Amino acid sequence: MSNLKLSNHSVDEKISVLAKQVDDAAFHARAIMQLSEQGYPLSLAEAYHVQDQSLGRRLARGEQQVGIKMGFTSRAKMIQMGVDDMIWGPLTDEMFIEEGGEVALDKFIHPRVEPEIAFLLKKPLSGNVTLAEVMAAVEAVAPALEVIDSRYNNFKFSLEDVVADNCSSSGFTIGAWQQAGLDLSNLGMVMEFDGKAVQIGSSAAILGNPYRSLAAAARVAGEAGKVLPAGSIVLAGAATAAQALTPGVHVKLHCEKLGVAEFSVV
Ligand code: OOG
Ligand code: MG
Repeated sequence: MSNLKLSNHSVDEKISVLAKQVDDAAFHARAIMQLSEQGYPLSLAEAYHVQDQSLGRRLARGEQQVGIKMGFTSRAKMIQMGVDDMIWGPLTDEMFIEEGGEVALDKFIHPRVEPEIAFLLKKPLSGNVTLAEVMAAVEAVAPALEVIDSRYNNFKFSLEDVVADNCSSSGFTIGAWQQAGLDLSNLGMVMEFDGKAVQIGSSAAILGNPYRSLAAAARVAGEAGKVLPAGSIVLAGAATAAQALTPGVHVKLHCEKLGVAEFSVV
């Protein structure tokens, strides 16, 4: 009995120590060793507990959760990072980069940017929902850029490591919101650095249709006993591989039918 208690206690302790470690690394923009290499192999469930606790630390500092992001919803991303499952994590207001605005590189360790599509919900979503239900819950859609920044050395991690590290979330920009109801199944997406195309893809790369990513977001939220509330933002996941940010670069995504999203690095 007492052994069991002791081991439960030590799992909880391990989770809060690791949550502090990844949160400190993000806060101070200082890379750490992968948790799996520090002798802390986590189960996926434990990794999501670490993620939850590091979100708790952000909320305690006054950040607000504004939505969630889906990760590894395209083959291009899975191949780039060597993982083979979808992941998800919270987005907070602190990560928001104003459309057309500027972002300082020193906030990050080794940031990359990737082309995405964002949804704004007008109805809450949770659990198993049909594509029709998902579409009916959407207020608006927009082209988006996500800045990811792994807190691990060399941007290397296992699936559990990256989940514990809030799925590398660190920034996002959202272009002008467009009316919901558009067919998003095959939109051309071109991401430019200083006017030159660096990544070219299609929204079809995102699970065959970005609305499927939103359905998946509702499902995983439901499985975690959570709801995606009305007013929340969902990033569907990158359509292409991510591209390393460089000093001074102007990043612009052109998305067919949806328009542009852009920011500059200073
Ligand atoms: C993890 C985040 C993945 C996406 O859109 O697939 C992601 C990473 O690649 O570091 O945001
Ligand atoms: Mg992403």
